[in-house]
Amino acid sequence: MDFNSSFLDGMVGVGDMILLDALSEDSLLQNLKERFKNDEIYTYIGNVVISVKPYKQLSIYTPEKIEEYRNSVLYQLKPHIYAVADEAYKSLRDRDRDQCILITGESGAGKTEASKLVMSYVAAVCGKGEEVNQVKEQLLQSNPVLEAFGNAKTIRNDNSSRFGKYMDIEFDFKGDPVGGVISNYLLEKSRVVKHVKGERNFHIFYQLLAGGGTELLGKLKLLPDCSKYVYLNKDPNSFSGMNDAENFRIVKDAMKIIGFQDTEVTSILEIAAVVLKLGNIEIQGQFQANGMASCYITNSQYVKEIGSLIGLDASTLENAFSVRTVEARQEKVVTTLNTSQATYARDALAKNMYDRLFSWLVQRINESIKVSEFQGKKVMGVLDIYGFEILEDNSFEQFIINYCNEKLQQIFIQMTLKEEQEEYTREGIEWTRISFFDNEIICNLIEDLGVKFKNHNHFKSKATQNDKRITDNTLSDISFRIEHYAGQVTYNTKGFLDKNNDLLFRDLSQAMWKAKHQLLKSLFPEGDPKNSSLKRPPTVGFQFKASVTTLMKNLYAKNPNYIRCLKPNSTKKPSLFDDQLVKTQVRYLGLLENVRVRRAGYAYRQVYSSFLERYKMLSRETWPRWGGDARAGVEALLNDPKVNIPKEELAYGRTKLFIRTPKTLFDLEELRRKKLNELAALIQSMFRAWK
Ligand code: AOV
Ligand code: MG
Repeated sequence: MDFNSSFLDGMVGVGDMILLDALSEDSLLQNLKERFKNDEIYTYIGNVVISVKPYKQLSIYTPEKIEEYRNSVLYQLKPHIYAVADEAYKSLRDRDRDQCILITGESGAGKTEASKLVMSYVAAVCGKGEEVNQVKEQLLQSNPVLEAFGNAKTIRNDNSSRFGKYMDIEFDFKGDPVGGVISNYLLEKSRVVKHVKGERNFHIFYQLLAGGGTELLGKLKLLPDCSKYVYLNKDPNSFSGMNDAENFRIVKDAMKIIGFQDTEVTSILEIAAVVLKLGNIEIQGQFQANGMASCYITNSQYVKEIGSLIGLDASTLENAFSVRTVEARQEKVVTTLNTSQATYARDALAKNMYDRLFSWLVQRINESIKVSEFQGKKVMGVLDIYGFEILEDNSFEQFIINYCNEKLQQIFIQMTLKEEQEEYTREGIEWTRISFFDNEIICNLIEDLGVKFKNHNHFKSKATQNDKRITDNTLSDISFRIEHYAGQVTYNTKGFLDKNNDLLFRDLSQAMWKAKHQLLKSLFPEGDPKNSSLKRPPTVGFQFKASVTTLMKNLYAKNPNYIRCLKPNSTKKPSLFDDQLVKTQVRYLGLLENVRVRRAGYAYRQVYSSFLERYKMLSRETWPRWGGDARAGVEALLNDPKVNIPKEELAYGRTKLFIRTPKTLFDLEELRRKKLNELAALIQSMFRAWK
């Protein structure tokens, strides 16, 4: 058999890296490059699909393509996300195995697009009918809504996810979707008040101003001009190609389909308007008669507008911006805020308001798509998080984002590499160990820091105790460095503590709770005097770690499917393959090790009984029925000279059969197809003779 020319897809390199003639980093890269230049953007490593983003539209996502993949098995057609989605879906439907789709890659590499391709594929191939179609529509329409509120234009990606998202799609025993649950992870809320030049705030603000129309904007007292709002970028170049007005319409339609009431939509947009107005509140310092610094608001117009939008007395609001009440031993102490404290308080309110609105939106969508517990539920989880980031100035947000990616890499290592090796050991199959970098030590360190971060010295002492990868004495006192799996990142600790503590002065939450605006009020439950004894919530790092731990547990319980996204260049050029850039990603994703493990091992494995069930018609020994033990049946079947599979292609484990290359599986499928056709013809002719 000649493996140099791939049976999978004509002649462009090899479709599965396992079949590479001589395996090395160079040959792997060369293969990706050759395929990329010929618009073959997907390549397998066994059941992992690598995607190299094309920076142009390819005609490989048509309904006809979906049909093709739906009617074939994995490895039969060219590598595609559809093939992986198909395998996951069929395995869920026919073999009752809950699935998860893990999509990784750096910022802008194509994760979110990949997650949508998976969702739309599954939606297209699963059951039909009015009720099912409605569920599908609701699930799909959650994307534009969450992207409007949770994505933003960054230097790396015009539609960058600024939150992590995990969505469980739930199916009934037939494999029809019945609903879902979305979990969101830490929105980058600092973006609400600040972003660097060339980037933007969250899409929704621009969409609202560009597409709201005179009537709505009039009601909200907003001007259709971004330059009027301090929180929005004034850089006109950052708007090109964004289609904000059109997207606003799409988002509104999506909300309707999901089941939002008109009044709810209005409430949401009112809160967005309040956030914009908060940014325009100007605060000036002054000295009181007693010499204490205090401050006042110079443009009370915005305070009034906010007050009337949320049903709150302007003076209550104004007061909440200028003082802070601290309770100590039953006693209330009121201090005046100076300009920087008041500005901090204003921004903290805007960030918290938006962040809580976002979480509320997710919960509201969940309400529409949730299903009550029932027997035999099957689940497919799709994980799409913010990609690994190395910026010029890395702060708490990057620390959190990169930690999340580090954990995902860990789960990839553990599940693919470790599990693979352990399975061979378990099954008693001969196997030579392959060493790979385990990032557990980094994960542990970050977790410890995220939870207990006190100050830089704390970090330094922790770091030296742990690993020299983590610190560097040449750095300034306010920074530290972590050698992440995907590269070295130097973090600036300025603002770390504040962001981790995420303090919102109680005067502000109490003022918000007094508002008549029901939705807004509900976002600030701690403002209710009845709740005044509530303990301060745990730090952001602590909460994030807890939610990532839950997520990891959830993922471990499912059968993983991987999509690993690569970025071919950083300049958004259609056919440019930047060798160095791709090499870095291939290295840190551990792709070469991944191929080695797969090659040293077996591409396909199946428990004996399932294998026998699928292929028993290939041999008279096992067809129509095999009376004995399943393993003996599989041996009898594969030893049949008619089947003719080379011995070195097979290994018999304790519970599973292992097949070395996909080609063999493909041959078996082909034999099966022929046999089924023969059988069908036979039955037909018998039927005709009988008539
Ligand atoms: P990301 O999710 O990995 O980045 P996206 O999925 O948002 O990246 O992809 C970025 C952009 O690349 C998209 O908006 C598309 O324009 C383009 N793109 C991605 N995949 C394809 C494809 N298969 N074909 C054509 N264009 C594509 V981030 O959320 O920033 O980590 O945090
Ligand atoms: Mg994304």
